[in-house]
Amino acid sequence: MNFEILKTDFEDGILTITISREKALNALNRQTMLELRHMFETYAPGLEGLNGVVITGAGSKAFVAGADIKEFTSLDAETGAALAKRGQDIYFLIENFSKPVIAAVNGFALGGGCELAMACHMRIAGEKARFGQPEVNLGLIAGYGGTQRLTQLVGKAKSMELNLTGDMIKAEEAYRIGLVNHVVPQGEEVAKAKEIISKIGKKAPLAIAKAIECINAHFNEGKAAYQKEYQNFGALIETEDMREGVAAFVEKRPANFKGK
Ligand code: DAK
Repeated sequence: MNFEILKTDFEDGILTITISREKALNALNRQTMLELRHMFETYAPGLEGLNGVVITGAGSKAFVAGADIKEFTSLDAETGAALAKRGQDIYFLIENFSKPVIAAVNGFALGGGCELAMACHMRIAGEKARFGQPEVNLGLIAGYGGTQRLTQLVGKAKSMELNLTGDMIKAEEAYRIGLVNHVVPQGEEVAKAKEIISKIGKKAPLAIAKAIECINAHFNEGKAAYQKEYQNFGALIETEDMREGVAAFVEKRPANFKGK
């Protein structure tokens, strides 16, 4: 598949994906969603030496201003539900990706855009970033996981407030309530995301993948996730990287992890 809307750059083990529909504030139309699926199902998993992924929006105004509202007409209940499920499945690919995926939020992250940022493992906001779930203004609710992930990230009270009022919040408020990991000067979001991925890239890749799996399991499997944690812990104990990590500590040298 050729990417028309997603622009990619792969450097130093970091894949940077820029959603490029600047004139529509990077709104997610069908083509963008197809490309996102291909990106996380096929393209990114096939990249040799990948340490992590950064997702950002083109231009200085928007990360993603939502699903493309102009495509909403002529949907019935069945196709609407099917399209929402398709979007959710794409976001699950991102959430369950075995390498860290970080949203570099450079502007408006609304509706499906806020949901995309929340499907990523972390969020870095520029000072001008704005977050919101304004679907109620359109007679809708969030359809790509926004009622669930916002609740997971910021708790029930704030999730209720944001999902029911459709209010937009500023980057500092998003940081205060735990929606974003860091707020940085405008334009430095991608650099900060890359800095974090570079740090993670020095750790044992199998351990990183298992940690992501266990943290996600908390929300999907409840208490059974503890079982996943001790099983994954056991699996990691037998890896070459674990032996290397321990040996490096004892020998007072940096570890050289191989993902084995
Ligand atoms: N979709 C399509 N075009 C959009 C857009 C969007 N979400 N957001 C902005 N644009 C377009 C505008 O129409 C305008 O295009 P032209 O008129 O120049 O052709 C251009 O981007 C620039 O926007 P503005 O002129 O409005 O720029 P402003 O600075 O004045 O305002 C804004 C920026 C972000 C406050 C404003 O654009 C805005 O309120 N945008 C809409 C935000 C929003 O409500 N987003 C949608 C959230 S609901 C579903 C699954 C999921 C969803 C829905 C259905 N199914 C499976 C059926 C999810 C829905 C959502 O995401």
